[in-house]
Amino acid sequence: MGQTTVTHDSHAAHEHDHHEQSFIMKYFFPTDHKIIGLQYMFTGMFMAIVGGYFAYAFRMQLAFPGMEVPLYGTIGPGEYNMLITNHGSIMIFWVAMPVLIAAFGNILIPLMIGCDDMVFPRLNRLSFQIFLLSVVVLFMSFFVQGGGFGGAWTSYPPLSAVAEYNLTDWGASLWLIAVALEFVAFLIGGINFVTTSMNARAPGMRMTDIPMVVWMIVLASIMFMASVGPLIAGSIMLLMDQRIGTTFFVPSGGGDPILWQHLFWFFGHPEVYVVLLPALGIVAEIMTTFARKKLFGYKTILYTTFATGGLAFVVWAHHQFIAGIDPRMANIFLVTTLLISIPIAEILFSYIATLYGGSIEFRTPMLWALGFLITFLLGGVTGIYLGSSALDIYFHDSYFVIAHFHYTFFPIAIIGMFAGLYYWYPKMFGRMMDETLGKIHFWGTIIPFNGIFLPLFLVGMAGQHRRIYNFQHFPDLATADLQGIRVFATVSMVTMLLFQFVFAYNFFVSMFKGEKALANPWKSNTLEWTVPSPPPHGNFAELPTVYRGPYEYSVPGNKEDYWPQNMPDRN
Ligand code: HEM
Ligand SMILES: [Cu+2]
Repeated sequence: MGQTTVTHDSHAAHEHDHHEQSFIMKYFFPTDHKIIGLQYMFTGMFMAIVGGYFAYAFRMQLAFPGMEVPLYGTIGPGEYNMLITNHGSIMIFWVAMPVLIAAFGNILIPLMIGCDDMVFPRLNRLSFQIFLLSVVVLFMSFFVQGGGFGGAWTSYPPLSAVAEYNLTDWGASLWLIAVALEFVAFLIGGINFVTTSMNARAPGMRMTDIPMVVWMIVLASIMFMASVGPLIAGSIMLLMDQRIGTTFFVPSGGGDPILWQHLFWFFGHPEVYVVLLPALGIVAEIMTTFARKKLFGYKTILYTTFATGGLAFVVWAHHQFIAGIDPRMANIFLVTTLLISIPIAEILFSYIATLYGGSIEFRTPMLWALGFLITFLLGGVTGIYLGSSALDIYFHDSYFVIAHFHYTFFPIAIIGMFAGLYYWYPKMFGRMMDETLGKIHFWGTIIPFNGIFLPLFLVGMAGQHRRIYNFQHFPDLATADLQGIRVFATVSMVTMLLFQFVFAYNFFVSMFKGEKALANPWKSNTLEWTVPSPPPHGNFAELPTVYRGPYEYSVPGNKEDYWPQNMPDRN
């Protein structure tokens, strides 16, 4: 194969140690966890632009129905469905998962637990390659006859199973194959995260010395592995329905479409926690650093997360309250759903208690972390209404649901991503981002975000159904008041998008022009800050020894208000 020749040719040119690799090997066939992490990061960020662009297009259609959308064109009903379907799928499978789990997991885990790389580096590379393939297949699905799949990210049959219904024979199948490939990529990646964190920790690092973000990514990976199996089987069955005429999910052939709903949500609900946990972990690292406080209740948070993880597997049918399930079943799922809000609330209380009495420094990463807590709280609280089966009969599939889950997903995927990026940027790229631009970007995102989704609770309560491309077709919903709200939400959205250019500028320009970053610019305790920024290939010149937990800030008797995990003596 060409690879070997390349390595040999360029090998002679190297003056450095034999770790140095050719450009091609380093970036196209990497095994270094940091490079693979960055590949996941940049792919995820690129997909966020695509998913955001789709949201821009369909929000314009909702505010100004039938208008030619600038930089897009006119949107027909089928195309509207394609846009929302792929917006949702992309944001969850190709943004939240790659950025929060794969990018941060890859970049942070070996550095934070004090080892030189993942235990299975080639498996790691394979994971990204399959992920990239899934992106390619998804893009292919947009260009086949009939266009991209429009049957929603939940892909309910019989619509998704029968080409006469979804009007895009191959669009539906390629979408399904893309999602399945993405699952495979994350199963492979997850094996690495769990095994590395459990087996490759630095000497002295006990289970309870592991930084919270590492724990959270590990637990997320385990939850993903445990929930996705049935859905992979289900996807193959759905693919067979589409391609070879089986009728597993098609009632006209004796199949059961509700079965798919169960398989989907048995995965789909835990999936929410799969992306939530890493974001919670990122926030924990940032909060403790910028409040100079110990994480309040490390073990409580950990055990509570185990409880959440367990409960998350027995709430799925709250998505099916109106699907005709037995009301006695609905009651059980109502109870489990309300129960799961207890551990989640407990985690948030621990976070708030961490802030209490801290000497808080409002640096950019901290603003994002606090923004996460506040917005996610609103998402969580509104979920309690939806979990009550009686209320959900009215709210189901309304914009109240859309507002609710964007108040959870947006903080997770977007705020969590930015929090982590601003915080670890100096480590990843060796330079600082600009604080002022960072703060402008924060306020320019968080205020319009609320401007988009707070009003959507209102239109939802007024009865506005989701997945409708033109509300002029519904006289009750075509009132000037409701249309005014829709325009307000769309204008907020465009405002928010414009502020992302501030981020793009800051992100790319700081890479070359930013102030050079010290090894430990935020004076943090965890091991990634003990190596140079950016860390060299192999990470640690000498593998570290760990003496204490990650959150020893403001410890009485120390001269400094932080106490790195690898420091033998008092600081
Ligand atoms: C950039 C700002 C965003 C805006 C303005 C936005 C807006 C919307 C709207 C209005 C819908 C409903 C469309 C309809 O039903 O007709 C929707 C659907 C959805 N969005 Fe977003 N969204 C944004 C970001 C996100 C993020 C960050 C995520 C997840 C990480 C996400 C996940 C979803 C999902 C899963 C759906 C459901 C798609 C479906 O019905 O199949 N969105 N979005
Ligand atoms: Cu759920």
